[in-house]
Amino acid sequence: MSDDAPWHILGAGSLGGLWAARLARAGLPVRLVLRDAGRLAAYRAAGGLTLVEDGVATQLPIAAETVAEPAPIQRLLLACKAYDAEAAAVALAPRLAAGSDVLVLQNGLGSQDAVARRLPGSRRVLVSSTEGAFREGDFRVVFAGRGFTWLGDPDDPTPPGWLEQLQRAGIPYAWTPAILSRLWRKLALNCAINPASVLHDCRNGELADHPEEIAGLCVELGHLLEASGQPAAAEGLFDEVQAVIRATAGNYSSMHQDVAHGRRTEIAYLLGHACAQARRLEVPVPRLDALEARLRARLAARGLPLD
Ligand code: NAD
Ligand code: KPL
Repeated sequence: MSDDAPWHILGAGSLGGLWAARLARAGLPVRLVLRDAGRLAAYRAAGGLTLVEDGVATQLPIAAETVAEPAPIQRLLLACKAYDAEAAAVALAPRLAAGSDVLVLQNGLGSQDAVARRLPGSRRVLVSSTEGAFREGDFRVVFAGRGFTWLGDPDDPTPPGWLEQLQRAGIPYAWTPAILSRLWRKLALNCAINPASVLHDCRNGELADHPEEIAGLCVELGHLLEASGQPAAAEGLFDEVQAVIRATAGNYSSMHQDVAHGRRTEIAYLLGHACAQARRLEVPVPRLDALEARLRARLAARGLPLD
């Protein structure tokens, strides 16, 4: 597969826009893949994608096309929400060239396997990122938090030739054989913090007032990680959760923000995935089960989807 192939990016949202802008700025070929002709017309009317970084807005006239465009895709960054990933993969399946690379940039777990099942002829690269971005408007993305991105392929440790393009684009990254451990660890952090922040309706820092509750969740998450073959992801979990709570004390978690804005959450790929995995492996997790039931009740009461 040619390393000069364009980057097709589906999901011209927060992280997809952040990647697209930095790759394009570095002179690399990028094509945004938009849902339909209406979105393409709106994008063209906007004049391109705007990235706001350190308070400075730069508009980039990145090429765009719809999902229905027939041209084959050799490298795809799938940067939509976890609950949209499988449908996006189905829509793009006819366009993916044999041996193409598909980078799956979703929080949580579950959606990556669903994508791989839909795209058996492509290499799936798992991505986990601590970068932060949000949409300030249509096709306008704010780079809100510097972070780091890990990439890896549990089935093949060979790094792809295009990796150095990320360096050229200024995207801090590492290729790691332990990508599953990274994804599980992030899932565990999210399970320990995000649902409790929704149920207590609080900023992350206020969770320090509930140490027994958070410690109890971490114990069960640790057992689940070990039973799932991810003992490294269980090490020092409660300590890191406490450190994240301190470091992000003034912030609302992403799930809290979703609920507060009436947006669908990624519950099925975070706490829902953890509880389903525990049932499959017959690991007792009564605190996590109770947390999931309370969270689902809260989402239902707000009229939000439970999946
Ligand atoms: P987002 O909602 O800002 O962007 C997703 C985009 O995908 C939207 O523009 C949506 O319209 C588009 N999309 C969905 N289905 C599509 C389809 N079939 N065809 C074309 N476009 C489609 O989401 P985001 O915040 O960038 O999050 C993406 C993933 O990254 C999530 O799993 C999220 O949890 C994770 N993540 C986000 C951040 C962040 O700071 N935003 C940080 C770390 C991880
Ligand atoms: O990733 C997070 C989120 O809000 O989704 C943190 C800050 C780690 C809290 O779980």
